[in-house]
Amino acid sequence: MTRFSRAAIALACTLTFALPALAQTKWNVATAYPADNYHTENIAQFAKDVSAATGGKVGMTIHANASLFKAPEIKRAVQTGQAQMGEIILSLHENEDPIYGLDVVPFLAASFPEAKKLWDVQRAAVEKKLASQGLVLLFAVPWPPQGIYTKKDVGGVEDLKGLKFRAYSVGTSRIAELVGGQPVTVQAAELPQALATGVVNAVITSASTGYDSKIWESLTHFYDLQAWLPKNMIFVNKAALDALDKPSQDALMKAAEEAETRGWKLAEEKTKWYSDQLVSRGMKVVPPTAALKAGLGKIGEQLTGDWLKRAGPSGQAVVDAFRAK
Ligand code: PCA
Repeated sequence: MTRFSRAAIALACTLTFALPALAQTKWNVATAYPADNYHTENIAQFAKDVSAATGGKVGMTIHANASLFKAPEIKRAVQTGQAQMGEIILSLHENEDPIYGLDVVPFLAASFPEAKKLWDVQRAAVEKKLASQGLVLLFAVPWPPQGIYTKKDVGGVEDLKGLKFRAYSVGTSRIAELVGGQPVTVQAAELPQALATGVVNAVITSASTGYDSKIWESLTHFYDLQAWLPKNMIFVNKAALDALDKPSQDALMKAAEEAETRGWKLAEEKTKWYSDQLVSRGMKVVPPTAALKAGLGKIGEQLTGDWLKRAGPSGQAVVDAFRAK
């Protein structure tokens, strides 16, 4: 053997032994909202932070706007390991457990500080439920306060009768029903098309998703009800997390904590910006009339009662803890 080939073999051996240390984990992250929405940008920053903190050992590919799985399929896909990580709005899964629907109960927690208080008491129950489904919660981030878009003046709930109401969850469909509308469940990625084809002519969502959907092309008014602040949760398949070494797991959980803090700040900061964008596109962005507010307030009370009945004593305990805070 020449000296050169001996050196080459030695080098090959070194590389082989060095390989485990360089081993790369690449996770697919299924998300449901546009790449330039702050939720997705926050997840992208999280991915960068994790990569930096693990010396490039843990990488993530983010699939935005429901491009890998449709919104209602994301959670199941991560449970079954078809994707390692995912993001979805909690309330989409209220049918599995009422705890996922607590943040769409109208007027229960209707500002950023209240929403944060609610999350603080809701979190442990969400973590527990996810754990029973083979998932680990990483972080949760709210949407801006929810309102209603229409193509006409709305003085009171009676003016909402008969509208084809876009909803995004069981809870929001129920609201549409109670105001006398026809609920149509459409996820954000399909909302622009539903608006363009007239499948819906009223929409429950935030200024953020209104902006993302160019809602001014179809509708004219945004009633800024500030009725509730739903959250997106970001979770990981437990087996995928367990497969990482301990320092990587710790780095990931630390980055998740930072992502949650950053996300809440971003959501609050961007709320006014989104609303300004709607106004600058000619939309009428207005607070609800007293009559509309009172009518929806009554519906809110009914829905709070319904939620408590469904959720039983453990749900009551969470709401009591929230009210005592
Ligand atoms: N945007 C998402 C959920 C709530 C929101 O503000 C949507 O409309 O689907």
